[in-house]
Amino acid sequence: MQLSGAQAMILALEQAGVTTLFGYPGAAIAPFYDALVDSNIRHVLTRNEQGAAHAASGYARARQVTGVCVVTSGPGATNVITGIATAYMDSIPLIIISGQVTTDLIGSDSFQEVDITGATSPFTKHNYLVKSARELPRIMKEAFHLAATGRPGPVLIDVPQDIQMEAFDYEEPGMVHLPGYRLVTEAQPEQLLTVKAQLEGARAPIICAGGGVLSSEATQELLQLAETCQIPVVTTMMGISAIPCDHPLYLGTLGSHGLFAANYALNQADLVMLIGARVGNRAMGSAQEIARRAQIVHIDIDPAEIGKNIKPHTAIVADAKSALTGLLALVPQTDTKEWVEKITTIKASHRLPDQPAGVSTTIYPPTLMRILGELAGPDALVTTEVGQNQIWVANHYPFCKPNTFITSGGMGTMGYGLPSSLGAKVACPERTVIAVSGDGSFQMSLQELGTVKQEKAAVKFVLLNNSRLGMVHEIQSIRYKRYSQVFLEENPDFEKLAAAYGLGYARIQSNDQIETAVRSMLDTPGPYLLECLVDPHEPTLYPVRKEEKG
Ligand SMILES: Cc1ncc(C[n+]2csc(CCOP(=O)(O)OP(=O)(O)O)c2C)c(N)n1
Ligand SMILES: [Mg+2]
Repeated sequence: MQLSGAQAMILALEQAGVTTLFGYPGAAIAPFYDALVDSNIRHVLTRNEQGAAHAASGYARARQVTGVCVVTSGPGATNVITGIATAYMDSIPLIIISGQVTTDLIGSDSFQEVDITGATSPFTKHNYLVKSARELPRIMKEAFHLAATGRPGPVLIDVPQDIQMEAFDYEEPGMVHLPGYRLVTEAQPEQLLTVKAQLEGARAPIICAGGGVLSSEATQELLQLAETCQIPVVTTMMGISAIPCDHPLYLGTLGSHGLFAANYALNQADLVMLIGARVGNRAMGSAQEIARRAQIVHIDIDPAEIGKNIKPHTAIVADAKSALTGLLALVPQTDTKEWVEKITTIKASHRLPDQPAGVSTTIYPPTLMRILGELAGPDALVTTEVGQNQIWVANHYPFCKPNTFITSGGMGTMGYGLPSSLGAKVACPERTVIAVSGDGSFQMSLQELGTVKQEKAAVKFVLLNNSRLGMVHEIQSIRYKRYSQVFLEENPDFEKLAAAYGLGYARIQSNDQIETAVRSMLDTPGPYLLECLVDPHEPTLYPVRKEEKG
């Protein structure tokens, strides 16, 4: 049969099981958009291309599928760059289809021409500039394979306008054949035997679980290993929700803004088992120092991660699920009783300061997070922006089920939370989706409230308004003792803004208002904005309350 390039792209999307696209049209991608009219694929029109990439990422994470976004050439393509880099850093499977100027104009600085494959090659898993419509079926199939297999990531396909229009005799693409792309997913038996011996020799082991545990769906195996071998677990920001937050062996998130017990355990451990974690500097600080004190086992699907930031004693290139399953089968016999007792005492004795007594004039974020979690229930999906809001959620929201936390970990991209919550709600309309925001970040993707309105996406926005770029304000107050460009005192009237976009709205400023307000937000159908006034001096780095007994 004869198809145009655009029709072949749509057929490939349908064959890959894609039901929803996020995007923004323009001349260079017009043939694709015209062909889309004849398809049942839903298209969500965002208000900026960056929003399309973030929404596709939220969709991918909520549904555990590959997200797809479509943009035009030039400014459409450059607008999507932050979204691509954000997905790359957090290993999110995305396909980005960009329109390109016609092939005869490429290289002539023609109208809306940009070298997007050149620009994105450092932060795409792979990208393509399509030279003939005939290549499209194969390229589309390869792109989906690359995005989702091994370590997931974004793949960009740049398609010149004339290639989208070119008619050709369509042939089903064959099996994906990529000789240079070798996937190692199984751990070697002798490597697992080494880890078993290391675990049995250790007296103070910990497991550090990263996002790879979630993407390989290894949370059950993680729990089983922790419980049967009695190993305390810490997570990176991307690993949050890999283990229920109330599990007695869970110590919290690592890092400069993580919890005391988690960092303490990392520094005292004699064996650190890194699983699906890339040892980022924000999570692990000085990784080499840790490696000097403890044996390091590093399990990761991406060989490029092994030895990059920490030199492991045992390296296993494998899928986290298969490695954990293999290890469990060897039934390691461990002796960690004293260590677990010590760590449990440390965890119990380092508490947050209590919520201020009486009627407060601002909201205490840890209390807000606890109540939100209790009332929204374990299945709710929670997105964050970046800043103090992200840290309060990471440390205090009670995540109980896997893949319920959607945040920008590696890039720390402000403006991610709002559009990713939209994508999550489109992916899972039956689930409660809460988008916790800071007033600065919220305004970076504010225009996507238009998409929320158009899609009738009932996202519950919880806006922590401290009239500040709070995280930077906190850093400046600690490190520089004076402030520079962190004041947002001329914020818009968020009540009027909510009305303009058809959102329900309430504002609270006292802790005794939280419960009623959250209930009412969750009970009100449709999207909702709950503005919570937060003290600009409220810290994320709380002085921990020590209750050490002897
Ligand atoms: C796109 C982008 N620009 C700048 C930063 C640097 N940055 C990190 S946190 C932060 C402040 C965030 O303010 P807000 O969204 O109000 O959150 P808060 O810390 O007040 O909760 C800034 C500017 C960033 N992470 N991302
Ligand atoms: Mg703020």
